Amino acid sequence: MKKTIFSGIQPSGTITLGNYIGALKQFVELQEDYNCYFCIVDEHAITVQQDRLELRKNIRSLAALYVAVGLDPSKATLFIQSEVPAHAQAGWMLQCVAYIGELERMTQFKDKSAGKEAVSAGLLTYPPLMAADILLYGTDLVPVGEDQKQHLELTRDLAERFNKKYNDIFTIPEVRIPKEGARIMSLQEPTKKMSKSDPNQKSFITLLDSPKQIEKKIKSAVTDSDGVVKFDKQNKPGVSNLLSIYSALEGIPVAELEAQFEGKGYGDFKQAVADVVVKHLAPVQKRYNELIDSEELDRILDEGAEKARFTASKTLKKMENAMGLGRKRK
Ligand code: ATP
Ligand code: LTN
Repeated sequence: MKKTIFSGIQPSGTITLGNYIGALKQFVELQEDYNCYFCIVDEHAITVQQDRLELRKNIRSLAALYVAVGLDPSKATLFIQSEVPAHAQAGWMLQCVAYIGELERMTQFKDKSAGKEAVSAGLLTYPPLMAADILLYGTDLVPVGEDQKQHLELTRDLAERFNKKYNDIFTIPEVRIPKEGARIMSLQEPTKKMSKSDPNQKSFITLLDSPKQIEKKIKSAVTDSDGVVKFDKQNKPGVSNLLSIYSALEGIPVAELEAQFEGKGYGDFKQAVADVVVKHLAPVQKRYNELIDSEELDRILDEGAEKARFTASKTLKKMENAMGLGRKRK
């Protein structure tokens, strides 16, 4: 039997080149060999305040991008988290298994709450919901970018704790992080990860940016003054980031790119990176425009939600029985 994959992306803005290289690109490769669930995790997005119309737009847009980058609904189940109530239900049960101390240690929580006066409780209890997403489907493998590694470790801990305390029902999932491009950095502050919710628009490239915008953003990417195209994360984080982007998109090893750009200036190099990004995004944007207002997209999401509900409700019942909630059901 095929192994199962689950992953999710938050509809908290238009997804970036970082999300594409770190997550989506792997999804497309993996759908051939695994039983895949790819989710639009809108319940995670509301851990910080969202404008309701903007959120609606971002959910649909992310769904269209899933399909536009090459996810095939006949191979992978594509769905919206809030349309499968088992996620919130199982998330609550796993909150009761998680300890406050371990949630407070999550770096994403620390980063997102730092310096804020009002921090939602959801921001703290987000990892048990993520664990629920994953565990409901008997997931074997979770493809994510490097920043999610800690959440995956917690998911494994929660699953093991539940199995031990209640009943042995969960598969313990493994994480899968890409070799190249697991952490694409901000174009403006290359020591920080590229993030779709960064207030500085110049720091990220979205999958829907126009060729002109892409060129402009890459040309104004922060580099250094020594003018040599070489990978050195410590001393040349900006140039290294652009090399990682090029390498991940084209599948060319960084060492080969260094040789190719030997003796060339940053101007030529940045132009080449921009050309590669534009080339990769053009077909995605074309397909996106066909899908975004189509009934086809609604059909894909309806069918995805139905399939997901079927599988998730079976695990939810097992969880309720294991914990003794409600009346015993088969
Ligand atoms: P937000 O800014 O709203 O926190 P985000 O851009 O960090 O969002 P997520 O929705 O949290 O994106 O992440 C979706 C997927 O993309 C995850 O698998 C995550 O690991 C991956 N990812 C996010 N940012 C990067 C990045 N800069 N490089 C590589 N992968 C990334
Ligand atoms: N926490 C992730 C998004 C996410 C996810 C998941 C990823 C929610 N549920 C399940 C993989 C599996 C993030 O912030 N990138």
